[in-house]
Amino acid sequence: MSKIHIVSNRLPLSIKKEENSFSLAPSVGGLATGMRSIYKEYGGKWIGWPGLAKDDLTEDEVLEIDDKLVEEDCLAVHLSKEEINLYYEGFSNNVIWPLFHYFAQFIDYNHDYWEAYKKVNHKFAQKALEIVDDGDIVWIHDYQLLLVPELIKSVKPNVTIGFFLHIPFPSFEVFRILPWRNELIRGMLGADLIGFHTYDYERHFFSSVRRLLGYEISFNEIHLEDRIILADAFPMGIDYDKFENMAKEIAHKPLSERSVLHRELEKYFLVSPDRKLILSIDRLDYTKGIPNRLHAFEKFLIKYPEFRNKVSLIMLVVPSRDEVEQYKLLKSEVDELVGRINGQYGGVNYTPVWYFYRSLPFENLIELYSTSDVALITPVRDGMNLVAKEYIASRINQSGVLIISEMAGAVKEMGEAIIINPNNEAEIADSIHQALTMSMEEQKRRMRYLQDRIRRYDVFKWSREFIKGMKKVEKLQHNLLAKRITPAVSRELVGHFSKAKKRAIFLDYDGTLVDFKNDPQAASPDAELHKLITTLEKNEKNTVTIISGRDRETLERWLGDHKVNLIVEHGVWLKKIGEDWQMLDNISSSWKPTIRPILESFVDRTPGTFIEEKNYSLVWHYRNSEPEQGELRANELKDELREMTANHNLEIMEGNKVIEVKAGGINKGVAAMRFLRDSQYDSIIALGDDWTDEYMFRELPKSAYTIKVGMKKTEASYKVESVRSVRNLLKDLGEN
Ligand code: GDG
Repeated sequence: MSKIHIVSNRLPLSIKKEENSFSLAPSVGGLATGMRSIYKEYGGKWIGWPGLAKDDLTEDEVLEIDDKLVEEDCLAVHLSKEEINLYYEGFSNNVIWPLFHYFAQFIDYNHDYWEAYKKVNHKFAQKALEIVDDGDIVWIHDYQLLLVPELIKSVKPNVTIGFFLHIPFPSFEVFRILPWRNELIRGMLGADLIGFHTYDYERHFFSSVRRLLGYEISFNEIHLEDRIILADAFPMGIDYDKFENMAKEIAHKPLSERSVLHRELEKYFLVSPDRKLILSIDRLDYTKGIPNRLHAFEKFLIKYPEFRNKVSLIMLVVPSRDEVEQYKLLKSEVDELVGRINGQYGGVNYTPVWYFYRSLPFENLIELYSTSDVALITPVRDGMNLVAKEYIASRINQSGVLIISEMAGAVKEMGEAIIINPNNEAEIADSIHQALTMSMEEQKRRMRYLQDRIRRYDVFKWSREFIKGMKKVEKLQHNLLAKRITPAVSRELVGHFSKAKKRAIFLDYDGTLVDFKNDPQAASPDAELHKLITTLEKNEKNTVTIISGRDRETLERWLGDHKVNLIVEHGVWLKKIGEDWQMLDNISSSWKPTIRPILESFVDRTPGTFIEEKNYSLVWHYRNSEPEQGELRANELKDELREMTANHNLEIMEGNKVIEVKAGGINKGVAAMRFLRDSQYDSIIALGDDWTDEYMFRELPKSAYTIKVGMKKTEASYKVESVRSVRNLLKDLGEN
């Protein structure tokens, strides 16, 4: 069985230095819980930083920590203070974090950060490479390690790599701001499966891949030169049972055994039976919308004064990154706002905002969740937001209302919550009122739906689904690679070819013999290609036929001096060596005036596109358009043409960044078969790269060697990677 290893910035353990040894304690976070069961079950290791700076440890202590971690199947990446400062605080938290949360104004473009990020990502990859074997699976987590997938893949291509991003992926317009954007995307593309919390983040990622690197994307597959990558949405869940069980346990505790906090909360409610609590929990971060929340709560107290003395906001803010300037400023802003609201609206027996700036033990957290009537979650950007889900899981009697920002990933699964725009303070104030006055029946109805959903897709299901995804992509790639021409297949092919006395060679032109150019007229044959064709045609056993979608004039101009047959316009015209052009079928082009205006309207609306007119077809080229707009319009055009073409016996051919409309019943397959009718061949080889060549691969006899250029799905029996590999193969054939 293949092992599954985890790589994340932090190990799932915290290490404490005691008198003269170290103690390990498991972390309680969602990721640690979800993953712990996985890597142990699959015999893998967890690779990460143990949380202590290397400079604070002696060499012996480092070894001691390593030994202790081995017992937990963990491997430490030791980092110095400077590395933590530049890679973690610097690039991760002062560049990627603000950018990916749309706070571009907070980015610190420091080149040293970037250098350290690269260096530390190498360290993580190196550590993983020490233990991964071919066939293993590696699951890498989050924005601190965006380069690690590629660093592992380039050394060990036979390892399946998954990458999950826990924060949002921003829109292209924001992502492009970063000077190191291409390197980061390439780093992520080292993975075979890339996971996001929501489809929106996935969409944004695709758009950056398309625009920055030009890779083709169909559905959720990214087609690289030699690989297919899957991307998908896997909304992260929580350990639902843990929250529900703890809430039940607390509810059953006798008064005397309840925690101090719990008793304080009870006291608050004793003052008046209609007192209510609103809860918020988050790390201190500018993405979490804490000031907005306070402003909105104040607006609520102003607009609905009847709730003063009856409703308090209990706000647990967990200290985080408090050395960083922006966080310090945020902290003072929050302190000031809380002070002002309490000063203005508080009384001897009433504190409007209860503010805790610390973290609390798990039990207290559940006490807060289960005692609060409303959870108010208002981030301005949040990858997922697990607090919202934890609140739902802790409501064991199905009462309670969740107010959640539309900017949190979690909102996609929480249609029954009250959804707010975090910047609309008036709307939040009204939502608080709506929540506090909602009937119990309505609360329970909504809560049941939410609970069913969050319970079903818990953190264990989330991790199992991701692993299923990695296995799926492993299989997909295996099938794709199965057809690749290995050195052994290549030897067999050349052997078979050299024994044959009469050999037919069909060669597509663009994308097969030459690479694509932005201007189709610039793709003329180079000296190497002329030489290759000359060598092939000189051997009397060979009959070489160039079979292309191009027009007669161009191909004749480029290859007319060679002793090769030309089949052009996908099989409309044939020119045998030394003969004149002949039409393979009687074809009409009376349809052109009807179709041309449609294509023209697409050219007008899509900058960079143009029409090419061939004798019996019309082609719309969109290689030079904005990639996304081009794809979008291509789909629209196909749709519009579909109805027209049915009535005219026309066919729509989708090539590489072109859409071609031509008379039906004519294609490279029909043309190649008609050509073969005139003579007997004991070896047939056909090479082509796109959709139009698939006709040829399908029609040729089973004994033919049909070869697709590129790694996409095909009817051909073999695949080669690129034009370069085609030329190498033709060179081998030419020598026989
Ligand atoms: C990132 C993304 C994404 C909080 N205070 C205490 C405490 N917590 C626990 C909560 C919850 C967790 O911390 C916070 O998780 P969030 O999801 O809300 O936010 P981030 O820390 O920003 O996490 C986020 C997440 O990754 C997962 O992919 O959802 O969008 O930003 O579990 O319960 N736990 C204890 N005491 C506290 O005082 N014990």
